[in-house]
Formats: sequence, C-alpha cells, structure tokens
Amino acid sequence: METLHGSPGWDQMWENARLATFDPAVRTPYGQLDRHAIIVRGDRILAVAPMDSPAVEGFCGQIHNCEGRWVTPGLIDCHTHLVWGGSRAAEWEMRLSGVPYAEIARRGGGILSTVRSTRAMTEDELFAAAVPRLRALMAEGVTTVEIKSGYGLTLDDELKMLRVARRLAESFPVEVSPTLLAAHAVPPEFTGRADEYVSLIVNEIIPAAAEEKLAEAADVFCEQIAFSREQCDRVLAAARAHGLAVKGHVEQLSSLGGVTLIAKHGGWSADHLEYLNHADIAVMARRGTVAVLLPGAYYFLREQQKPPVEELRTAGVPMAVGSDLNPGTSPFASLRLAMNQACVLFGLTPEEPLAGATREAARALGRADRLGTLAVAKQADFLVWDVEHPAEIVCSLGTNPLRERVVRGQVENAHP
Ligand code: DI6
Ligand code: FE
Repeated sequence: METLHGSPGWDQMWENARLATFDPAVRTPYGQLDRHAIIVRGDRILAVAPMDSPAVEGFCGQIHNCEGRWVTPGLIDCHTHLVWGGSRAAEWEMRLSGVPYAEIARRGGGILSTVRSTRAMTEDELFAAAVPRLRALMAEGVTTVEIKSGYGLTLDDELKMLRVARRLAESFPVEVSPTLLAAHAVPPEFTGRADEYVSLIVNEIIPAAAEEKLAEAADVFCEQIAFSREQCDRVLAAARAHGLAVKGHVEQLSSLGGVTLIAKHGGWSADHLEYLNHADIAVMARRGTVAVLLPGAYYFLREQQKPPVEELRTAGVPMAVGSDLNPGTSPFASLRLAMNQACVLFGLTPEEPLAGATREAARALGRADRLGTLAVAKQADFLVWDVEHPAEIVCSLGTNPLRERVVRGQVENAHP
C-alpha cells in the first residue's frame, strides 16, 4: 500500500537532528548528540549516526529533514487510571474547603464514587470518555501509556475497563500497558469483609484477566484506607502465579511496608513513595525496583511529605515520573505538567523527569529492552520538538512545541 510517507520497505532517515538519546552509553547530559541522524528500517532504529558518517552520506531511502531540531524518545506515561466514569470536581471543592481525602473516602466518596459512575457505564460510553484524555496525552508526545482498571471492583466491571484499554490500543497509534488494579478499594458490597473481596480477586478476577490476556501486570493500593500488607501479599502472589508482573501504590499516605512487598515479588515499580523510609531505599536499589514519582497527586492532595528524592538519587534507584491521571487525586492529562511538578515540587533536575518519562518509564513497564532511548535496535518511537533546549519541554507549559510524532517508524499526526 502506498502512503504519503513513502513505500513500506524503504528505510527512512531523520537527518540534521540534535538528539536527546537518554542512552546511558552516551555520556553527555540528556545523552545529547549534535548533528546526528536516526536511520529507521520498518519499526526499528537501524543506526544512530553523525551527519558526516558513511551510513548517512550513502543513505538511500526516504529523508526527513529535522533542520537542527531536538529529537527525544517517545514519552511513556507509566502510571495512569485514564478509564473512568463521572466527575469528582464537587469533591475537590469539598477538599479545598478542608475535608481530607481520607475522610471523603470513609464517607463513601473518593474512589467509590467513581466506582458507582464507572459501573453504570457501558464499554462504549467508557471508551468515549477515555478518548479525549488519551488524545491529550498523545498530543504532547506520549507513545506508550499504562492504563489501570480499579474503578469496577467486580469481575465483569474490571474486565470491562480492561477491554476499554485494549480498544484504545487498537484505535490509536499508541502502545498500552494494561494493569489490573482490582485491589484499589474495598467495594461497598464487601464493607467489613475485605478478606473475602481479596479472595474474589485471587480466585476469580486475576485468573480471568490473565486468561483473557487483558492485563500484563497487577497493582495494589497498600494503604490504611485500602488494603493491608497481608492482603496485598495475597493479591501479588496470585498475580505472579498467573504470570502477571506486579507493582504497587505504596507509602503514599503512610508507611505500611508495601515497598518490601513489591521487592519480594520482583515488582516492576513502587509508586508514590512519599513515606518511603531509609531501609526501603536500600531494598529498592538492590532489587532494581523503579521508583515512580507522582507529583500530581502530591500537588492535588496538598501533601506536605515529599518522597526522599535525594536519597533515591544517591542510592542509584531509577526514578520514573507518571501523570497518575485519575478523577480524584491527579485530574490532569498532561505528562509534561507532571514532569514540571517533579522539578518544582520534588527538586528533580529537568533531565531527570525526561529520563523518567522515557528510559526509566520503559523500565517501569518492563520494556527497557525495546523502548525508552534512541539507540540501535530500539523501536522507532520518537518525537521532533520545536524547542531550543530539552528542558523547555518540561519548563514551558501551555503551548505545545511537539512538531512530529513517530511511532513504530510511522509519522503520526502530532495532534491526534
Ligand atoms: N492512589 C491514587 O493517587 C489514586 N489511586 C490510588 O491508589 C487515587 C484514585 C482516586 O482517587 O480515584
Ligand atoms: Fe495511581
């Protein structure tokens, strides 16, 4: 099939680029390489080469001239809850007037109010509600996105959410990493019987999600207002037994030891981490667990306790940054805003959240071998930006400097 962008089978080259490769083998800030080209065959990067190299000078194929622009890997949002029904803006209004998040949750609001709305919607309705959120993420450069369930909390409603995630992946040029978060809240019909709900997750929901290949990982909310360490342990053990990867919302509002649980099960990532303690940092460093920072929730909840970024850095724990896009604690569809917040609120350098939304986010989704850097053999997912410096991607909000979005070697509409 002929396309506007040339015949398939032709190699393509993006030339005259300034690359922010985030490749650890390139020992400059941002993995910067000036006057370089990326040569792509099919959906893979065949070469990353200087403009005066024989590979570039002798190139025969379709040429895209970047005219000196910056090119980064595609952005990866490694933590979102982007499928949901309803709105929690009125609850936000209450929170602003002083009612705490945990108190709203105890009154049946919070996550459970979204559960009511989500259960009441069909798969088609949930899909339609999710599309603008996904489009917003993609428009600012997201090429891979993690999407959690967790607002269904019955077998059918959790699978319904995961089917919406699958449909989004089939409908848009974006890769989706679907995560089962049945252990997000105790559903109202199980009030006072959390262990029985955990049994339902372990015996029915996890096996069904794994069987239908609707999820590749399982997540838990290990928190006083959600599930205990022991309950999370049961969920994660069952997930592993069914071949799912694991991760967790841990140490967000209190320190329950969720991180050691994630490490014990060989988890991809431990997320939030405001109340992470010193011993846990050593465990993460040893196990290579990615610390996923979610400054959006910290900002919207007006938390005071920050994750121990300096200690994570010193210990060499990889840090990723996600949007945590959800209707309650992080209601914005912008990974660039989350990266900005990571700098302003948590003290990251601009390079850190950019690495955290590319290389480290790929690691947090078990995709480090294929995504996250501009390097030979990686998937050709990258972005061409109208910026003078990569920090501008993180710094200058409100305008969108994304010029071109390349996914699996195909030029996609930058503003879908
Ligand atoms: N932690 C969060 O920040 C979100 N879920 C979680 O476990 C909040 C989700 C919500 O409030 O709807
Ligand atoms: Fe979350």
